[in-house]
Amino acid sequence: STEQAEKTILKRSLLQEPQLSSRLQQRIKQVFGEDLTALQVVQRILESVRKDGDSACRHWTKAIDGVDIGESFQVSKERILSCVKRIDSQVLDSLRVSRDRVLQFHKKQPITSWFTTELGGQLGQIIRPIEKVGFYIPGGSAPLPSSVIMSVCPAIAAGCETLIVVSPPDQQGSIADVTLAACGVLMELGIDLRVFAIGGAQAIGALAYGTANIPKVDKIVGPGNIFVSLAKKEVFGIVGIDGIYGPTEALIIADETARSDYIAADLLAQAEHDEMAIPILLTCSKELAEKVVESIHEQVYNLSRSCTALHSLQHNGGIVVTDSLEDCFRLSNQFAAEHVSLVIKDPWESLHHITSGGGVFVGDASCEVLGDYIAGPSHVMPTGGSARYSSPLNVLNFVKIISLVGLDRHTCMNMAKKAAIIAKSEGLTAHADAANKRLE
Ligand code: HSO
Ligand code: ZN
Repeated sequence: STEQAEKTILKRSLLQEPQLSSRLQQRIKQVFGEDLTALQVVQRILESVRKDGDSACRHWTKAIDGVDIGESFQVSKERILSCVKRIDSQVLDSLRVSRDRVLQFHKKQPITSWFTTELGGQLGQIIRPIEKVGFYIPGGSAPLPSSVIMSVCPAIAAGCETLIVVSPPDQQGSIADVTLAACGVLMELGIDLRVFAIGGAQAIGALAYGTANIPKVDKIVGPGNIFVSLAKKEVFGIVGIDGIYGPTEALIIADETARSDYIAADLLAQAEHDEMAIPILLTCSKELAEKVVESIHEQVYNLSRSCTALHSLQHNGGIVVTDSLEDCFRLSNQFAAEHVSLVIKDPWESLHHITSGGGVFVGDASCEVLGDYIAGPSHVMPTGGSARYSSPLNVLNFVKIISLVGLDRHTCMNMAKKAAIIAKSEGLTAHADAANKRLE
């Protein structure tokens, strides 16, 4: 019901650090010899990477993932190019189309320097790209070539010079061919992109502090597991970060005009990501809700990850039948989901009701899965309710605004006295003197 849904949403915004599974707790005890919280684990790893650089990266990757990453865990250009050559030609073609569309979308984003003479002289803002950026590409449960494209393209559009991709190594100490092919497809643009097979908190530490192998970056972006997220929080200040990401969320607002098999498919698509994924349908049509449940049962058992999808649908997602579409919009805005889909009659007319959400997908031709892979905007979007105050990954994440002050002499003389007065009111006499000197 609407009331139950409201209570659940309220609780979610009060959630603290998530509980680690008992399997993970056991693993932590094995590796560290004592019970530690996820944050303590991350702090230990970061401290050791800060002190010992690459050897700490090797140590933790061996201890935690059981993988030997060798001396240099940089993936060679030859290996990346060979993945581009070897990969299925349809996959390669689709990745290139995705790259081009995502780049084109972000190049449209209006972020410009501007100047005004209205305040006396030249004032304004100048835009400069962030020089070095690190991208965390998760690799745990599935290779994610799409995340390479979706994370790096906005930075290319912004003009960032040095792009460092890190991704957890597989058992051979390398990265999945298809993920490397996506890196190769970006390198075809002639950019400086380097790839390192390292994941977890140690990868975040390496990017933040720099090691002999891995250059220190100015900002780290991209989603990751709980350890990666906590590590990003810890190194914030030493480097910039884009945000903290949790499990994916798909919230669909649908009415009686929606096709139940489409809705079911779209919920299942995001449900298969992760047991913790949050697939939600808000609808004022009980009939549609029932048909969607039926359709989910028809579809789910054919999926390769049916267990994961069922778990997330049963435990974290759900269907809310409301009295009105207005209730759907209100709940959706309170929830502030990563993805909000409008599958209703005249969706464009209702767009103004949506006040929070990472991305809004209008009508059933704009299904989220197209957004995941190829539509244009980055699929890295705010989760966990953070869409109330933050935005999807975009060009602004990769530039800095520098304020420009170029006063003319006349304005300087006119304003110095007032500046000195404010300075005196603050008791800062050196400030007052520096302003008054201009009047002499
Ligand atoms: N839905 C995910 C992105 C993704 N889907 C990658 C498939 N691959 C979070 O937006
Ligand atoms: Zn997805």
